[in-house]
Parts: sequence; C-alpha cells; structure tokens
Amino acid sequence: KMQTDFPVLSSARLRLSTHQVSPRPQLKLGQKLNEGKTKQIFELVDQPGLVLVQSKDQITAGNAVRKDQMEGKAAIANKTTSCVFKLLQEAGIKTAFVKQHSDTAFIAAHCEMIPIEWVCRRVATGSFLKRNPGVKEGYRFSPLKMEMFFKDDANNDPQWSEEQLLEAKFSLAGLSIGQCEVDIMNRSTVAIFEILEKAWATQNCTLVDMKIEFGVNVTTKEVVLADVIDNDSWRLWPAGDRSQQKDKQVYRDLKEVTPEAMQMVKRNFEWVSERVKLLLEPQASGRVVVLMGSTSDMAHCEKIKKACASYGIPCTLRVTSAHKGPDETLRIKAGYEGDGVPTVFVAVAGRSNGLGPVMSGNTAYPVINCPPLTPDWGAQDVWSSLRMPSGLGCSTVLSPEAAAQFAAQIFGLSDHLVWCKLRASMLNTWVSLKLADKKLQACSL
Ligand SMILES: Nc1ncnc2c1ncn2[C@@H]1O[C@H](COP(=O)(O)OP(=O)(O)O)[C@@H](O)[C@H]1O
Ligand SMILES: *[C@@H]1O[C@H](CO)[C@@H](O)[C@H](O)[C@H]1NC(C)=O
Ligand SMILES: *[C@@H]1O[C@H](CO)[C@@H](O)[C@H](O)[C@H]1NC(C)=O
Ligand SMILES: *[C@@H]1O[C@H](CO)[C@@H](O)[C@H](O)[C@H]1NC(C)=O
Ligand SMILES: *[C@@H]1O[C@H](CO)[C@@H](O)[C@H](O)[C@H]1NC(C)=O
Ligand SMILES: CC(=O)N[C@H]1CO[C@H](CO)[C@@H](O)[C@@H]1O
Ligand SMILES: [Mg+2]
Repeated sequence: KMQTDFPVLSSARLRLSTHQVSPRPQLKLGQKLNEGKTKQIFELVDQPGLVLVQSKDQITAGNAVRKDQMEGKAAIANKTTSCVFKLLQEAGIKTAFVKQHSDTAFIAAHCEMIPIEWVCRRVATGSFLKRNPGVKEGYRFSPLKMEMFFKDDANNDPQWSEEQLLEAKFSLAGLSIGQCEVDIMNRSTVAIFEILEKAWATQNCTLVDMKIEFGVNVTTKEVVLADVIDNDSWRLWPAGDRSQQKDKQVYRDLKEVTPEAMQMVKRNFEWVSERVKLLLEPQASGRVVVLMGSTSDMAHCEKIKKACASYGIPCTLRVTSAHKGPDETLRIKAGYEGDGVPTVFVAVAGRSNGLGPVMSGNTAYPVINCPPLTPDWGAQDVWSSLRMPSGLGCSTVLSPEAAAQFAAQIFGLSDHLVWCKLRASMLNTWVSLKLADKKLQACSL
C-alpha cells in the first residue's frame, strides 16, 4: 500500500497531528465538499472556483513533549508543501495550489480529483522490490519508472495498468479521462519528478521516488497537479545514501510511538525543512549581454531581453560595432569578463556580422549570433554568421526568442531554477499540442 510504502518523512500511523489554527475570519467557508483521511475541503463563499484545503487536526495528546513535537512538525509540513508548490509554479507547472492560508490550510483551485496515485521512481526500493522479485534495491531507472495505483482503501490501493484506467472511463467535472488525459498525467508526472529531482540535487540529495495526484479544475476543465506534495509524498536520500533509508525503515515498522522514535522522525523532518527553502534559491546567477551593432536593431534586441526575463535571467543591452569601434567592443567585453558573473553574449548585427565572430575570437564565454535578417539580403548575410575562421565556437540562432532560450539552456546546466522553467515549458508545449490535436479530432467528427 502506497501510504506505507512512503515512510520516509512521515507516517500516517504515527498519528502525529498539526496544531490548531482556525481559518482567518475574513475567509467565509461554504459547504464541506470532501473529506479524506488527512484533509477537509471547503467551498469559499466569496471566491467561486476556489476551495480551502484544511489539514485535519487530530490532536488528542495532553503530553506537552508530544505537543511540542507536533507543532514543530506542522510548521515543517507547511513549509514543505508551500515551498514545493512554489517551485513548481514558478517553473510553470500547472497546479491547483493558489496560496498558503494558515499553518494548516491553503487555498486551491476547486478540482474533482482523479482517484489515481501516480508513482515515479528513479531508484528501486520499497514495494517495487516486493512486486518485482530479483530486482535489487538501488537499481536505477533511466528513463524513470512510472506506476499507477487506484485509490481504493478497501482493496489496499491496487496497482493499475493504463488499460485499466482507460476502461474505468472516469468522468470528472465533465471531462472524460481518456488516452489524451492519461498521457498528459503520465508526462506531467515525469516532468514534475525531474524538476524536484534537479532541485534536490542542489542539496546533494537524491529524490528516490514520488507519488502525486491530479485533479480536473472544475472551472477550466484542465488536468492539473492537485492535492499536496509533502513529507509523505517522496523518499529523499541525503547524498544518495541508502543507509538513511534503513533508519526510516524503523519508523515504517513502528508499532508504537516512543519518544526515541519521535525524536528520529523529528530530526528527519528538520533535516528536510532546513533544506526545502533552499530549493527556491538560485545556485548560480548569470546574465545575458546583448551587443547590437546599431540601435536600429533595438526591437529585435528587446525581444531577446523579454524572453530572457521569462527565464528569470537578467539581460543588458549595449550598442557597439566591431567594424566601426573594435576598441570599444573589446573594452565592453573586458568589463563583463572582469566581474566574475557568468555571461552569455548575444551578437545582433545586420548585413555583415563582424560583431559575433570578433567577440567569439576574443572571449572564452559563449557567443550566440542572432542576426536580424532582412528578406532582401538575408540569405547572403547569414553566411557572415555561419562561415567562421578556425578556432571560433559561436553559434547562430535566428529567432530572438530562441537565442534567449539557448542562453537559458547554457545557464540551466548550473542553475536549476532556469532548468526547471525550460523543463516545464517543454511539458506545456507537449500538452498544448496534444490538446490541439484532441480538439481538431473532435471537430472533424
Ligand atoms: N484542490 C482540491 N479540490 C477538491 N478536492 C481536493 C483538492 N485537493 C484534494 N482534494 C481531495 O480532498 C480529499 C481529502 O484529502 P485526503 O485526506 O488526502 O484524502 P485521502 O485519504 O483520500 O488521501 C481527497 O478526496 C482529495 O482528493
Ligand atoms: C483553475 O481555476 C481557477 C479559478 O477557478 C483559475 O483561476 C485557474 O487559472 C485555473 N487553472 C489552473 C491551472 O489552476
Ligand atoms: C506556513 O507557510 C506560510 C507561507 O510560506 C508562512 O507564511 C507561515 O508562516 C508558515 N507557517 C508556519 C507555522 O511555518
Ligand atoms: C507512461 O508512459 C510510458 C511511456 O510512454 C509508458 O511506458 C508507461 O507504461 C506509462 N505508464 C503508465 C503507468 O501509464
Ligand atoms: C555529496 O554526497 C557525496 C556522496 O556521498 C559526498 O561524497 C559529498 O561529500 C557530498 N557533498 C556535499 C557538498 O555535501
Ligand atoms: C508524519 C507527519 O508529520 N506527517 C505529516 C505530513 O504533512 C501533513 C500535512 O501536509 C500532515 O498532516 C501529516 O501529519
Ligand atoms: Mg491523500
């Protein structure tokens, strides 16, 4: 059962619970829409289409020590959920999460939930080993291994195949869950895993596996990541160290809540909570410097700058001509080389592009030619960006947006926040194509 298959930072059976924080008064709660083992969902009277997701409070303990630990844990769980959703949202992943409301509640888009737990694995462990005897713990999946489980407590959440999901013919918020939706969830799970994996890698921590759920936004009928990603949703191995897992095995097999066990649980949570905030922090900060031969190329350069902003990359525009003022070009270059900030230069020069090649021959930083080609001479002009003397490694990208994207890909090698945006954008493009095709097929029926 998945609940117990993800013991790492959690355990439902420990029955730890969060301390009481009542919803702030300005929030008018409507009907209770849903209730599960750990959460209640309330309509928001003044905000149609949104709901309050309230963690259930199971405080029964009078014991002060235990209460103290529970309070610490609530804050940690809170931080985990909100940081993870923030990371995903800033990357561009569509999620139901809107904002944190209190220590134990957040506001989300009202969804009808698809009753499937999507599991994604990088490293074989836990229930996978039981279901696949012969596979040793630590086996590495590349590509990622996907599994799904039907949320059915009475039957211990059975594993399902894609065919079983299709045959179940779920319909949620008026959306039938067919091949298109299944493919979108499958692809999204992989992208979400890769984003979280990349983020945790900055903390020298291996994301071993993860389980998530999707819902259908009742307003837009979009399939979005919903429910929560928290302590109970993943396995994290610090420094890829499996012996940590043995510790956690202890909690899983725990029959009783002892103070020692609680301390261990707490230490783990603290370990995560110390690091989860860091996932949102840039590890490296680079910049793009666009050099244009003339201000007549300004509109073209502004497009590069705008696209850089969408990746969160600062972009500076400068005017310099390698033909008319090579001394100045090299002086500008030296200025950017001298302050230690990783830089990608983009050279924008019409007609004969001397600028990019001169830069490329004189700096170890990457240079991207992005010549603004005109219909009359473009086919001839482009050769001044393509045919280089030996020893020059500049690239040529014609579209200004694509030049910015290429620069982002360079920074993405060391900056996970940039990489996450590129990864989410790839997913969103894939989903858009899929939906466009679905719509077209529906029209031609
Ligand atoms: N944004 C949302 N809108 C509507 N329902 C939601 C949303 N997020 C979660 N839910 C649903 O709220 C219910 C309570 O959650 P939970 O206690 O985790 O249930 P479970 O025990 O089934 O895992 C579940 O049915 C869950 O799918
Ligand atoms: C879902 O619905 C809300 C309002 O109900 C809307 O604002 C939001 O953009 C929709 N999409 C996603 C991905 O949440
Ligand atoms: C819960 O998260 C929100 C948003 O990040 C934060 O403002 C709040 O202080 C957190 N609560 C606790 C107890 O950490
Ligand atoms: C997800 O997609 C992959 C690749 O298309 C496929 O091999 C796999 O069976 C799918 N997984 C599930 C659980 O549907
Ligand atoms: C990361 O983990 C590796 C592998 O165990 C370890 O050798 C290394 O010291 C760790 N690095 C940091 C920065 O913690
Ligand atoms: C064991 C534990 O602390 N589990 C907590 C994980 O986080 C959720 C909230 O997101 C809490 O409700 C659980 O108690
Ligand atoms: Mg749940």
